[in-house]
Amino acid sequence: MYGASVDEVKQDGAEDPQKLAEFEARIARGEKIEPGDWMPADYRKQLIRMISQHAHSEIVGMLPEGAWITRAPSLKRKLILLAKVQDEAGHGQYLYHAAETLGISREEMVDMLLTGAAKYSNIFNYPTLNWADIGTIGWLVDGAAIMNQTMLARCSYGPYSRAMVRICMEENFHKKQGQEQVILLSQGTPEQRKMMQDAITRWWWPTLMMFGPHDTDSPNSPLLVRWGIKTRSNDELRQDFVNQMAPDLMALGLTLPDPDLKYNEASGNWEFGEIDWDEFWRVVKGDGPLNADRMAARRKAHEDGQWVREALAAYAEKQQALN
Ligand code: FAQ
Repeated sequence: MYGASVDEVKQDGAEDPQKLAEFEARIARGEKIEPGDWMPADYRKQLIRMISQHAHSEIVGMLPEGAWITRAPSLKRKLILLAKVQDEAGHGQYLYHAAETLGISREEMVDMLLTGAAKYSNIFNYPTLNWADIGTIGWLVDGAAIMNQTMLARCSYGPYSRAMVRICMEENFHKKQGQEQVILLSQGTPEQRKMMQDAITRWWWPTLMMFGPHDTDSPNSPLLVRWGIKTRSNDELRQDFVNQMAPDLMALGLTLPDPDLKYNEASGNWEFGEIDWDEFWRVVKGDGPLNADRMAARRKAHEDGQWVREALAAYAEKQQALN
């Protein structure tokens, strides 16, 4: 599934019980696993899958917000948005590098995205229809990403964990600027409040889907948990997110599109309704509102960048010849 480079590392000897026991003991002691260390083939494979899909999400994630750079309502907002979109590109770069440490090339990963063999987050297949969507992405989408990535900053693989620490710092700025915009618009003119409500209504459920399927329907979780990649489950993180966001959004007079949402005094949790899992899987499998557009945009960007890759390769060749 991940190309030749991963097949090559299959001789890692996942079946060697002693090596596996030593590896698991290191994880139990809280040690980080580093690129040159022995690791089971499935650990490597899972990390490549997850980190590369995470990198693709950052890169595709530039598109919904990028569409608003020319339409930002003021110079200040344009600068903030430009910086945010550039940050997402940087996150994609760190993450591709982190995945490369596991023996897969950038070309293989990009190829998997462009041929549809690799996934990216469901959320970026929804359209950004009005300016309030930008604040909503900042507060809700970055907020959900941070919830998940704070956990990943403690994961057992050193390069991923360190990338997450830096990425979370930047995502926190993204979240705060989004929160500020949502607060402003929800206290603005009747038209601004309407626009804000419309954005929250459309983004609420897709954001909850970002955490992935229920724990009972999550085939990758058992291995990820066993090897300290995930330390909290999809459902636990989703619940934390609802607990954090629901009261804050409602305090602004916004209505969440879930008639089942209610606070449970006994558990201290906000109970919420069932996610439309048919919609989730449709979007994940490529049939969401904008999957085709997102892929067309990425393919065009890749083709337009061909001359840059050729120029870099020619320069590297020339430098090598000079040395
Ligand atoms: N979208 O067995 P599980 C961001 C797939 S970054 C699409 O539970 P796992 C920054 C999953 O891949 C957001 N597919 O999977 C930003 C698997 O299929 P596979 C991205 C999904 O890995 C903000 C299948 O379903 N963050 O937003 C999704 O244990 C603003 C079964 O699922 C990361 O990638 C989904 N939401 O848990 C940028 C963080 N959920 O691969 C711009 C790293 C599940 O076996 C603007 N990743 N699937 O064919 C993770 O933490 C995990 O991979 C999960 C899924 C939690 C996403």
